[in-house]
Amino acid sequence: MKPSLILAALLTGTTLVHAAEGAKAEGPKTEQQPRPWAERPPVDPTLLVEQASREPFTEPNDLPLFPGLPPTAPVQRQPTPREVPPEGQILEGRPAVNPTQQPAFPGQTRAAAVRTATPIEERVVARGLSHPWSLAFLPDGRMLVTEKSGTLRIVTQRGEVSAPVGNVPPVLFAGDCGLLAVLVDPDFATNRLIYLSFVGYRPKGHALMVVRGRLSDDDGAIEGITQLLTLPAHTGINHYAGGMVIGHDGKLYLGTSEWISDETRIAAQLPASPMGKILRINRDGSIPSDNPYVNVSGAEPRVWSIGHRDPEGLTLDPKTGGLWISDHGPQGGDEIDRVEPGHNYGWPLVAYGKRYDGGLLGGGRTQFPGTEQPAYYWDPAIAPAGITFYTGDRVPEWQGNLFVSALGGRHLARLVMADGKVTGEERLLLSHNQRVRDVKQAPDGTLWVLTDDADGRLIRLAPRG
Ligand SMILES: [Ca+2]
Repeated sequence: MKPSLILAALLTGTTLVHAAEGAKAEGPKTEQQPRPWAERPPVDPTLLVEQASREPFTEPNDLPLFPGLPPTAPVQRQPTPREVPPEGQILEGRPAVNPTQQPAFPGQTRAAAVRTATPIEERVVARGLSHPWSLAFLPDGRMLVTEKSGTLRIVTQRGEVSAPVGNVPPVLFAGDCGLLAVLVDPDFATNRLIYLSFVGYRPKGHALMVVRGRLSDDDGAIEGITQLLTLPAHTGINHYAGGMVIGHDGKLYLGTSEWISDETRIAAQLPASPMGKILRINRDGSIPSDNPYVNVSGAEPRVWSIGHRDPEGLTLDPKTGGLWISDHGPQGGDEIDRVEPGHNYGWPLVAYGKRYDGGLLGGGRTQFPGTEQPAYYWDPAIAPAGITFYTGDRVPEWQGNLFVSALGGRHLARLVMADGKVTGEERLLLSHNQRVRDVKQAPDGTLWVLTDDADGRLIRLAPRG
């Protein structure tokens, strides 16, 4: 089925249930029946960005938090092995969570181990950051660093950490909520504009928001903050995505999530909903006239692509300028996607792995017409967050490689790429045993990493000596 036909079916709200039932009927037999998510009506997934964005900022509220759906069985997370197999052998030696599933093409998972030949120094430049979430380089080489607990700081490459930058809006710090991504405007040298994504307080709960403001001349505060985008409010604390990037086209791309509940998950498939999507807006918050759904009746005009679960990492292909994302999958279904406008990345119709309660999604189905396959997936999961392609000349053997932060995996994954496919994988920073949250390349070709911890670290990777 063509994506446009799927879209039409989804907009009418009828065929989706049939698709899910078909998936169940044809999927592998299992003792655990999938949850009847498809049979339940979604909880108003067509909540509109327009309406939410008109509401003013609000102070922290004391509404009770809904902690999300706890797994009904203890999750058996397998720790990442600290020893690495010889080069050429398959890197991942642990059993798959869902061994009945097969990759759609060779090399889609379990790539061969590779090893960086250049001796690399992993230098901890700063410590004591409060769950840092993302970093962005300023033109002078300093970094803006968000702390998930709600502060923005400026850090020098020598490790000097500033006091909190003033005027950051209040954020909810719980679960996946907090101060998330920071971006520097391409014209920062003249306009000093920066962008923040965060989970802010709303009159009825809290919501993923994007604001823009000007970094004051003395770097001490953000001035003239304006809302660019606000998602519908909710009271859950899990799955808010929030990854951002500014494309070569000058547009701002944002990953959004689906709140991880059975009732709301299906919103990822609905073009009318901003949830479970990559959204694309102009840098002043307006809607680009060439967005794929901009002229589709009933669709959210900011939607760029659909069918995502929890995309926290967005980056650009250095050769094509194309968008790549990391997406937290279910247990054994973390993935990397090359995102094309208007395409459907499958969640929750198809998924690798299993639910965290052990059940199957879509009957265990991994392929469905009109949905795109991930470029790569991990089973067992690594919990991928920030990603970046390496383009520097400090480590020539890294050029064109995709670096992937691994929270649960507690390492930095290095993917060797060829023609959009993964041909080799390496695990870096294993000795630090830290949840790796973000990775960015400095203008000088060094690689910089944040770890997610109450004593969060900023680590610099560069050739030794
Ligand atoms: Ca997918």
